[in-house]
Amino acid sequence: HRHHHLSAGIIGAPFSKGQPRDGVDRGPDAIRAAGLLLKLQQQGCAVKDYGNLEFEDVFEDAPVGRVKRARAVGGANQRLSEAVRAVKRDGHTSVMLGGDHSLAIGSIHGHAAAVGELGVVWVDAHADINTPLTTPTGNIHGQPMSYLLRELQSKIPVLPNFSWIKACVSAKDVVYIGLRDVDPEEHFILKTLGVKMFSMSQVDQLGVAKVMEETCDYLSAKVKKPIHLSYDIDAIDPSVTPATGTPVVGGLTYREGVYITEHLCQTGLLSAVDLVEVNPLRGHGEDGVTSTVDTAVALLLGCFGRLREGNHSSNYRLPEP
Ligand code: HAR
Ligand code: MN
Ligand code: MN
Ligand code: MN
Repeated sequence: HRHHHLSAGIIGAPFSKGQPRDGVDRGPDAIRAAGLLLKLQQQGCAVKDYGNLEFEDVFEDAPVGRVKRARAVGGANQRLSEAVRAVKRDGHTSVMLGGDHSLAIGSIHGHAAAVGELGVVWVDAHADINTPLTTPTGNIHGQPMSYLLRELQSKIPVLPNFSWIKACVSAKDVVYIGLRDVDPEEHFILKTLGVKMFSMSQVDQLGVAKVMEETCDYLSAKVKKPIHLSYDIDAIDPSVTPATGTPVVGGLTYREGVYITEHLCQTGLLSAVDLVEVNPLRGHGEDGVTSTVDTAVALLLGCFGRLREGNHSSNYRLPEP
């Protein structure tokens, strides 16, 4: 399988207001500084960097019920949705560098607006499916799936700057991988809607290879839809990726994390990727940040055809003596 046809359209989304900690807005530049663009090009991937989005300041953004900073999050995601739609119109695989995971609202919305029905693979320690009425923290990065799922729309109250959002994903088209910190209300939602999930228990039980085989069989059972991969770096074990806002012990190994991207790339259906929650101001010192950012880069390289066995371009010829 050759991958010279792959091209990445990179959008930086330096946004942090879906959660309370400073620093996650520095994720896009940290990931670029670790050499993402050059490394993608070196593996034969065409790259267009669309730069970082600029988000309007919101001066009055009082909580709406439990929900914090709805106006800022709604506005930022509307902008991101347009940007992802443009990247897809230009024919690239969209790569959204976060920023916090509230950005999945705009990324998935824009992707669906461009290509229609999607399969969503959500790799995360958390389910991020709280509604504005179940959220224990008010942080919207714990809620994005609730705004996107058609089946939950009767449970979503009106929020300022959220009226543009059209629920565009069906519960049957979502697969979770890596869950290990799920609120009771979220667990109720997942079970009631019958959402496919591979918690860390299932990763332990089945192994990551079986998990990925079942994930792709499940998503492509009827028709092959484009895949949106929303990868929260906190899915990986914090011994490897400590520089994130809400680390949870007992996560995916580096190898399991990379395997997920290799497998999804090989389907040929990967159409957009989010890499979120890298926070260079968290983690314990420089080494933890470097390890986190380097892992994020490795996951993205895996999405664009990098194989651990090695790669070579299809036109390579051995030098003649
Ligand atoms: N479930 C909690 C909430 O809704 C915590 C969510 C936390 N963090 C994330 N999401 N990083 O993946 O607030
Ligand atoms: Mn998340
Ligand atoms: Mn998470
Ligand atoms: Mn291919």
